[in-house]
Amino acid sequence: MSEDVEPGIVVVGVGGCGCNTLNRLYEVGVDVPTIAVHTEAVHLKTVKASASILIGRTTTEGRGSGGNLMKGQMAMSENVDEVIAAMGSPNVVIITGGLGGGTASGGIPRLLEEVRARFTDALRICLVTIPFTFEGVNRMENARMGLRAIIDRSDLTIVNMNDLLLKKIGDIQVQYAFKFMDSILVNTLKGLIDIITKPAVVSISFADFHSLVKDMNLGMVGHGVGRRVKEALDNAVKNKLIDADLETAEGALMYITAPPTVTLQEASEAARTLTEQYRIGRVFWGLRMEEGLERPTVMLAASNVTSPTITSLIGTTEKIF
Ligand SMILES: Nc1nc2c(ncn2[C@@H]2O[C@H](COP(=O)(O)OP(=O)(O)OP(=O)(O)O)[C@@H](O)[C@H]2O)c(=O)[nH]1
Ligand SMILES: [Mg+2]
Repeated sequence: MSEDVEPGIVVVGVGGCGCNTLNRLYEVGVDVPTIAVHTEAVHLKTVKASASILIGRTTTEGRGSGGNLMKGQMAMSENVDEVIAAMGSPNVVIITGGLGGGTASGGIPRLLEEVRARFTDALRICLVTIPFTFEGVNRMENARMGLRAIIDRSDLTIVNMNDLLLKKIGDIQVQYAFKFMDSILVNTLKGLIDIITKPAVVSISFADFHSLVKDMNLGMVGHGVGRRVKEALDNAVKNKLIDADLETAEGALMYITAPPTVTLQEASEAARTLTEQYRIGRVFWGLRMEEGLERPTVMLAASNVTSPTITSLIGTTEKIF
């Protein structure tokens, strides 16, 4: 990719949760192509995306995979060429979905294989959720198998755990918990897209971004708002939805969106805590000013973190093959 060409990003939402996330992304408004991929025809019709692709017409007859991971995988195989064709020629492929059902847990790994084969140089980033424990052992088993295969086939896999969300916000109705998670997923997608596409006072170059994501394994993201940048960063660390200590990260990226009154010193001092307090080897930070914003916000992303829960779920978060 030559220096002065903007990297091409495409966002793919797979399955029910992935498609709902694309709808939310549409409401927020982003300027990148989105592709909705689902086995459920009725649901897919409600999704606002640049392209919508029903997968597995033979395998699932447009009715969903019914929590069957093998069906999800076969459905993706049936139409994977269509999905790939809709992507154009991307430099970054972001795939999102909720693990636990069959479509995303079985379909995303299959899609990743194809993306890896067709777009060898493109970054593969996955953003997935782990189901609530109360959803049952079958869903957790699908999530376990899906996550294992996804980590192996993607560059960076950012994981949010539904259980931790409930722990943080307390006992609320499941539908609201999902909505809450939806907004976190959308903020993360929007943040990643902004970092790559929007001009900033202090920008994170694509080369920096690439080095933080390429060939990594487990990733985490947190969002925070505060009176000062440092407070926003502290809140971002607190708000992560994975039981991973930031100290275990190999690299981190802090993306600040702030009112024009913010100073470079304030921003750089906050970034320094990542190196000094959390002892992270590679840290990149970016700063974008936004008129009308009242308080600074921070998106913190870290790569190669260690999570006891995820490790006990899938064995190792290193790539197995
Ligand atoms: N945040 C959020 N999570 C959801 C939503 N819908 C489902 N989930 C979560 O995602 C997991 C997978 O559900 P679906 O997305 O429906 O699964 P699927 O990939 O469509 O697979 P099948 O329905 O089995 O074909 C569930 O176990 C929930 O934990 C949603 O709208 N928002
Ligand atoms: Mg579904």
